[in-house]
Amino acid sequence: MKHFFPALGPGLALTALLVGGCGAPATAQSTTYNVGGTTVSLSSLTTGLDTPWELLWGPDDFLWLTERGGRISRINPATGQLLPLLTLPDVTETGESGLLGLAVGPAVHLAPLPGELAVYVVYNYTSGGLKEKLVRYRYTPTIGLLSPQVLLDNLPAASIHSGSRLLLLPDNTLLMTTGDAANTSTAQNPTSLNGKVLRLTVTGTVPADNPTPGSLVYSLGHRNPQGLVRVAATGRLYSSEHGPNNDDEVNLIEPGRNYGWPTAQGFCNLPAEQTFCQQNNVREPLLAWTPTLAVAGLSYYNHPAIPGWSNSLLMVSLKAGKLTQLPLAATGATITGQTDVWTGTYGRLRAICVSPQGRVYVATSNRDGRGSPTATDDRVLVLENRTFTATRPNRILPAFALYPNPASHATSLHLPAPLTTAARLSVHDALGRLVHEAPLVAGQQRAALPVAGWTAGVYQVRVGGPTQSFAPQRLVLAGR
Ligand SMILES: [Ca+2]
Ligand SMILES: [Ca+2]
Repeated sequence: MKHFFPALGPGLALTALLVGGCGAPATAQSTTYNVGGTTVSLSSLTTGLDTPWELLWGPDDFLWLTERGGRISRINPATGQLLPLLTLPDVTETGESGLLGLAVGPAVHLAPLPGELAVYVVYNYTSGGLKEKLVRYRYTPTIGLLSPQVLLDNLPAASIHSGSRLLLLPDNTLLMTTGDAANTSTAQNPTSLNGKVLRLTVTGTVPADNPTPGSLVYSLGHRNPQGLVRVAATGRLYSSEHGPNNDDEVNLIEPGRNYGWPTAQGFCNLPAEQTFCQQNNVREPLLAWTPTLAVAGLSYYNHPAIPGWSNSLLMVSLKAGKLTQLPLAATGATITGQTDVWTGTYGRLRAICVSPQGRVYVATSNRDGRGSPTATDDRVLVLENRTFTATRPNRILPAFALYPNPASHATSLHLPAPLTTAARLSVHDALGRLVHEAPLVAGQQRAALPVAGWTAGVYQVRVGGPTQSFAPQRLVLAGR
């Protein structure tokens, strides 16, 4: 695989110094919600923002944030302090468009700088009309964002229906949702990149195992999907999607499937929809809402801090201003209910993420031109079970053993004691690519690693769960 990174240089000039600012520590003022007997406290983490669009938990254990006008920032989750990194100079903010999606992941090239991460952003710009592009930056804690590289550009765009949620997958490919850009005919056109979920490599090329060879299209028939999340335990992908005046949707995204827009809206319930759905491999939504909520960010919760939200999607909405819990069946194939945690209390809500400590972060969108901002808007809100976090910190456990190590044809994992909860085993190669992932069950103490097909080299083996993790171990695989 070819990896091209421009030399350090122009990016340095664009990179702002870390600036303290409008962030303020979470105050004592909080509101509480009862979630199945658990007291969940809500407070403001960061205030004074302008139209956040994406909010995620980064590999550096900081929150990462985009604001639609073009600013990319980190937020210290302990204090709420906003640390601006860069304001992109060529963003066009108009209507619903501007700087939108963000993903942060490992640097996958051969010689990363200390602490280096790869940062992907998608935004609208002007070049013979409004367009959209996907750009990758390098990030280091000392330099900031540098060396932008365009992965995909010149996508047709409009002031509405820009999609643009990004998601990095464990195989280091990238999913990107695109809207129909106010041209409904694009969604069913397999040669158009609008109205799709796209899948790209981290260098912007077509992965060899995409559903259609040579095409970035992973699924089609979308109107304006703005939520996207993967559940690690099942590998399933879920997306929320804005409908027109009817049928907002949550979809289970499967490769090569058609999601119906514009002919089928919501379920395939009308006669014309039934014919179209049968002929076009249409995947009906898991849920649909009429009247619409304006569904936006989508996340997944499965942490013992708030047991009442176990194995649930958490979704925020703009027009309805709801935080909604959507519990999943154990298989993840269906949604088994829906509960609104609140409706309208904090105005329009765009983005949501969950931290490894089981806290939930929500970003408001009250300065997007359609809201009624208060003096402190826009804000990042945090929801937490303060009792749980005070008494059950994440425990780092003693090391496990790999035997034999170095290995050639077989090796196995030996834990110091049987697991007290379910955990996951993961193995990454020297480039940070996931090569193996498997669930471990409570009571398990040993597991074999299927090393027979792996190339010789050094691997990192990790075992971890929601409340405990082991120190990672290095595995050396000798040539055979
Ligand atoms: Ca649909
Ligand atoms: Ca319908």
